[in-house]
Amino acid sequence: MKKSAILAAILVCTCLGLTEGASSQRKEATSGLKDHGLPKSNRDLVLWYDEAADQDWSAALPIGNGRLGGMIFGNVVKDRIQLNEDTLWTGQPNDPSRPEAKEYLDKVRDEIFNGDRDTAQQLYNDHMMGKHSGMMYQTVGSLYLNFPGHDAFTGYRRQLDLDTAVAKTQYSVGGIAYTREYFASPVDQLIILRITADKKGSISFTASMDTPMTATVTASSPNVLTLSGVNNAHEGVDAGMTYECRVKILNQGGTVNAGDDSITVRDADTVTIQIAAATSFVSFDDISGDPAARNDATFKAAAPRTYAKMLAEHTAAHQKLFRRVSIDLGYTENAKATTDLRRNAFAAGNDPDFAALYFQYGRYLLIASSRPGTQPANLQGIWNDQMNPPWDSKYTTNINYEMNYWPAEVTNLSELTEPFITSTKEVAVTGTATARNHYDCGGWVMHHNTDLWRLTVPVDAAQYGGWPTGGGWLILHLWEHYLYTGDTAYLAEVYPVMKGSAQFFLDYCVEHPTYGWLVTAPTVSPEHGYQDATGGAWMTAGTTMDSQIIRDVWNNTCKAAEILDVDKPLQKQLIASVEKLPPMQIGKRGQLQEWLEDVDVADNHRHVSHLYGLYPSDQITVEDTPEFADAAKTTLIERGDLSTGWSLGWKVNLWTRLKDGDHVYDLLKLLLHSDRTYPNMFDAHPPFQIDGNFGGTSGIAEMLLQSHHRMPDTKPAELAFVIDLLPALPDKTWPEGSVTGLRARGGFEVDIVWKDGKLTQAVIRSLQGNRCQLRYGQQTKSLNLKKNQSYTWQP
Ligand code: FUC
Repeated sequence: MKKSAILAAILVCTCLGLTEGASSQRKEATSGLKDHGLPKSNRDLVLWYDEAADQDWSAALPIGNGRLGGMIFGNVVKDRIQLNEDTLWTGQPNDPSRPEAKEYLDKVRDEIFNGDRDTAQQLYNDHMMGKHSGMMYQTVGSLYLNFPGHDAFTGYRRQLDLDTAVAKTQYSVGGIAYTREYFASPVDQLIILRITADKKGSISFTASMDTPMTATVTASSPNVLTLSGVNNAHEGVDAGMTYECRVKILNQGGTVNAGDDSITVRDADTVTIQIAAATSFVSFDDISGDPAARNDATFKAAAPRTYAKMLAEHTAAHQKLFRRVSIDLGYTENAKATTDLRRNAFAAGNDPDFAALYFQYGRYLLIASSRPGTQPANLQGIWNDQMNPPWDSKYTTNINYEMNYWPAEVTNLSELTEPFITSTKEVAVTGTATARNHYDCGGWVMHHNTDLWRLTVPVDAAQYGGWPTGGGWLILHLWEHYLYTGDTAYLAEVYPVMKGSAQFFLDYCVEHPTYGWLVTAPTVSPEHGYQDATGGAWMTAGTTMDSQIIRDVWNNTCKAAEILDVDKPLQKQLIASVEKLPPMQIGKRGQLQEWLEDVDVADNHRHVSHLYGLYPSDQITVEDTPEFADAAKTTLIERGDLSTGWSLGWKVNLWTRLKDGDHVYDLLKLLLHSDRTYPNMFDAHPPFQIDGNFGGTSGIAEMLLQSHHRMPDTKPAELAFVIDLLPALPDKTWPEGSVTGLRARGGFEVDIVWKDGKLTQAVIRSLQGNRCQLRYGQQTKSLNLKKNQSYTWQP
């Protein structure tokens, strides 16, 4: 029996109509989905390989607990675990804002409005850029394990099990089977490695460490290796942090002995290795922590705990999040191949299960790189082996950083947004100084990059960094978290941050001398420009994306104020200001205009910034604004499909909003291909950038469920949404399948089953007691469920 059929059977038994007890039903539905009726080896959520990663970092397998990251190479003779700690960045707390910048603002504006954008951009570059371009995320180093005499091995397999969050390497030498298990525990705050063999006394190896950082490695006791170092200065910001990584080797049987900077284990039965790492980072404005004391405390807490207990609690902590969603897109024989081979087979053949694996891998990566209390996932999540990583492995806020969090709410990982929310509160602090120094504006501003120290100034060059709207995009995430959770205490907590951003744009926007609209100036449409009579500078006024973002900031801040019953005069001001923003416009080729004037050319630029209104925003929908949806489609067709990993990830989501499942599937074929997906399934910009993984994951969710469209008769601040089922299903390619546990705005959990390309059944559990309307194609069903009530729909 196929797993979807089993789910259908279970759901039918729960009787149609309203049912209480959402959580027990969830368990049943989930366990029903888990049983495919296939041999177990075929249905595990596992990345697996018959070769080691060797020297290829992008073939190594990532583990992480949000703070500590490990890349597991699985090499038999010389295994490598490359290590990261999410606060090990260059520099120290600093304010790179330039107080004299504001003196040039009027002049730059005048040049833009007079049509001399080249001069405006030059002035901005010369006088208004931040003092440096942000700090870099770096690496702790690597742990190496050398196993002499293991060259002639057989039966090699390495894997990463997404369901348990445990990586494993297995092989045999001389008739003895060896297993290494690796995981990063959020409970014990350790990376843990266990080496076993099926014959006693067979484990012998030497452990050593290496790092490109400024650090020393010593064997600080017979079974402890300690790497201690300092972070690096960068672009004029001094180093200021110390860090320590400590590796403890616990053997059962055999001996353990220390050299100067290595430890040798001989003839052990079993070995457990525990790895702790910490820096002196406390917060973006405090680096007074003591890494050695932190590691002492970590090991002290771990000392009485057994490996079995650590493993069990790690797995439970992971599964509490991971198992909320299960997905079945269909299964074919192609799914039996190793993970690296499946990448190409996906485009060429039929392996829908690989898309399911990609989806769940995205959820795994978010759990591993962003947990409450950690830093948010950066351009590489938390995994980086380089001293000078691409784009500093910072946070790029003109698409990439936000994309990392697109799957969080819809794939039922809402609490993992905490680092994003906290860091937004923090950039609102540093961004207040930047708003005042650079533009003499109230509120707070952030441009196109941020870093550990909550950088908010314009960086790199005016044509990239001269974009004052990055902070506004973050506000959408704060608001969406409320739409999914309905948590008004949370809303009250983030409201000052929303209001601060709204205030900045009220102060920054000016009336356009020609059109009379309220516009941003200076600004850019992220990383893109146009030629006009005066040249090809990118700096301009009132880009479409800016107006869309600010429309959301002002509207959503106004709704938040209404819900919280505060700031009545501000509410009025925001409503009036929204009316003055430039409308979206359709250009001469039927495209959505990227700029105020119809100057777009049909190029294939990777950024599709003006389509923010279609996704992630809800300003363009096929139902309410079909003419803009058509214009967005024309733009997408002009831009073409193939691009960088994240650009493909964005287009996946955009085409789901246009409800074209077949086109979405074509995009997935490009994204999941070896050109855009490394052997370890990390997204390839190229180079590695994790946003494409997260964009692809949210896109697959949006194929199956969307909830951005508001019910027709709602008040502005009411949480009442249309839950659109299978809005962009490639019905011929994925004719049969199911998904459980997706989340919808307004507080719902949704399970969906389909067969012959058609919805057969959906179960909707209300978590907050809001109204909603179910929609499948042209059919609708309005519901008024109480909290914890469920409804089963068979349209
Ligand atoms: C923006 C993009 C690049 C890259 C970088 C991190 O600059 O245009 O493609 O993703 O961010």
